[in-house]
This record gives sequence, structure tokens and C-alpha cells, in this order.
Amino acid sequence: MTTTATAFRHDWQRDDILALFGMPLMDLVFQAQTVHREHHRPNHVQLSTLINIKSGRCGEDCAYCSQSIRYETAIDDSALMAPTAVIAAARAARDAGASRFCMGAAWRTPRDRDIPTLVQMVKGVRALGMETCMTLGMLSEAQVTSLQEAGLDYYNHNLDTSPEFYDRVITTRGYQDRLDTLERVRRAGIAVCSGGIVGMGEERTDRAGLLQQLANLSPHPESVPVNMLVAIPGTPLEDTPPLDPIELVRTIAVARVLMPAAVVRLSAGRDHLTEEAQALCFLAGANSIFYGDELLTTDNRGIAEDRALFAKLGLIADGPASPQPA
Ligand code: SAM
Ligand code: DTB
Ligand code: SF4
Repeated sequence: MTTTATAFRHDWQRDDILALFGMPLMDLVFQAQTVHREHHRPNHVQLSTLINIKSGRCGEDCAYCSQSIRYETAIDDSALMAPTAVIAAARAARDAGASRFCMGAAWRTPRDRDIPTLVQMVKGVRALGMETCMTLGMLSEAQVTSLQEAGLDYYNHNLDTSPEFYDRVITTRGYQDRLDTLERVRRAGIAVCSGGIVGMGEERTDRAGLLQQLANLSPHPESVPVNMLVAIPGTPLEDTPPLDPIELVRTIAVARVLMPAAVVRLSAGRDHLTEEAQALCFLAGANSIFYGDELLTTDNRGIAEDRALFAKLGLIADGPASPQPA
């Protein structure tokens, strides 16, 4: 499932994008929903479940993150999980209805000696009939190749914010490092999952700048997670005032217009959104969520609540591609 490079624009200017952001909300959402229906099945939502396969003690200084060793946060540290435990969790996620299993690790970059374990995880999760995704930090060429050969479907690596705001959030890894990893992943034929975070105290022009960077990748990322900051006690961003949810809706709508064929994921922060705000996000073109009671270190909206919301809104959750009940 690779997006073709030719059909869409990759030359977006910041002002074009700010003009979209500034449209009357109903016009913007109408345009986004129109684009959405040209490229996606209406009312369908893709479900990805997250697992933290290695928690905490990360050397990077991402100001939003509970897992950086530099901040005092209330999380449990853990070594890399055993593949059998990861595969068991994937089976449970599949049986609860998720189609993709996204394995995250609190690393700047994996150690080469961990790659065989990661390969076993990919193979085991794929054998369940699920799509696989990993987010492990920066990857070398050889690491990308090993994961691709194992059958990894998606790699998540977020740009997080605009190039201008980036240094206010992360100093231990540059914007170009992130683009380089995305380029390696793309060249290896692994589908790209890349998005960012809104609500970190950035301006609208930074949200536009993040989407400009993503939309000017050619081809576009197949998957674009839009996270609302989860303000975690102990991190430098703990006291950041929450973003107005209508601005999240606008961000999702603009992402949909700029990247028509991408799956746009309403990601972290859903636990703090009303059902009405989530419904607006789906109307604006979000067609994927993180599904499961936890994200990496924080709570997600629960499965039962999500099922009830799907029923209320008439949303159809896309199940595993080839279900193989246990
Ligand atoms: N350590 C790897 C890395 O940073 O590339 C992979 C895991 S990292 C937790 C993946 C992404 O989760 C981050 O790039 C960020 O976009 C998102 N994220 C982390 N903490 C968050 C928070 N508190 N609120 C919203 N999004 C968050
Ligand atoms: C993404 O864009 N969001 C996910 C996933 N990719 C790895 C992570 C969200 C983390 C939220 C905060 C936490 O639970 O620690
Ligand atoms: Fe480490 Fe990733 Fe957290 Fe940054 S976001 S501190 S790289 S785990």
C-alpha cells in the first residue's frame, strides 16, 4: 500500500496552508470531508494498538516525554520485552478488534544487538494476521534493512512540530536527523507513519509548518498521527495550557486536505476530548485512532467507551486483514 508520488501536491507554501487554517470552520470541514470521500471509505476507522516494549531511561530530552531520563516522572522503567510477551499482547489486541500493532521503545536509536529480538516480534505479530508498526527512534541503513526483511509494514517516526519551534522542544536530535530516518525507511519500502504533536505552546504557523513538512515529502506519509500533548507531571511541558479542541479539528482538516490519501490518526490526547470533539475530528477527516486502554505511559480512552462511541456515530472499525481467532 504505497502512495504514488505523482498525484498530489508537494510544493505547499506556508501561506497557502495558513489560508486553509483561517477558513470558516464549516467551509474547511466541508472541504476536508469532500476530499476524504474521494479517497477513503466514509465512516471507516482503522484501529492501532500500542505497546511500550521498552520503557523509560531514554537519553533524549524531548520536553513532552515521560520517558526521558532527564525528568522526574512517575513511570516504571523496563528492559526490552521478550517476543513471546509482545506477541501475546498483540493477540489480545487483535481479538479486541485492532488491525495494527504498534511497538514503541524509549530509545534514541536501537542497539544492533537488539535487532534479532525486534525481528522475532515483527514475524510473530505478522503471523497473527496483524499489520506491524514500530517506533524505535533513529535507524541506520542496516537496521532498516533487517526490519524490512522481517516484514515490518510501518515505521513511526514523528517530525513532532515545525522546524522553527523544534529547538524549543528537543535539543538532542535535529530535524534533519528525523528526515534522514524517514528517507531510509521510505527507500527500503516500509510504509511511513509520521506526524506530530499540537498543544505544546506553539503558534498556528508552527502547526502549519509541521503539516507543510509532511505534505512536501514525496510521496506523502501513508499514516499521519496527530497527537494532542498529554501534559505529563515532571516534564518541562507539564503546565502547558491545553489547546482549544477546535484548533485540533482545524489541524486534522488541513492535514486531510494536504494529504488526501493518507490515513490521519486522531492520536494521543483523546482521553481529554469530549465525544462531540472527537466526532468533529472524524468529520474533518480523521480515520484512525489508537485503540486500547493505554498509550505508552499514559491512559487512552478505554475500549468499551470507544465501542460505544462507534455505535453512536455509526463508525465501522476495520478489523484485522485476515482474522485468525485463537
Ligand atoms: N523513542 C522513539 C522516538 O522518540 O522516536 C519512539 C517513541 S516516542 C514516545 C514516539 C512519539 O510519541 C513522539 O515522537 C511524540 O510525537 C509522541 N509522544 C510522546 N510523548 C507524548 C506526549 N506526552 N503527548 C503527545 N505525544 C507524545
Ligand atoms: C504517536 O504518534 N503517538 C504514540 C505513538 N506514535 C508511539 C505515542 C503517544 C504517547 C503519549 C504519551 C504516553 O503515553 O507516554
Ligand atoms: Fe526518548 Fe522517544 Fe521520549 Fe524522546 S520521545 S525522550 S526519544 S522515548
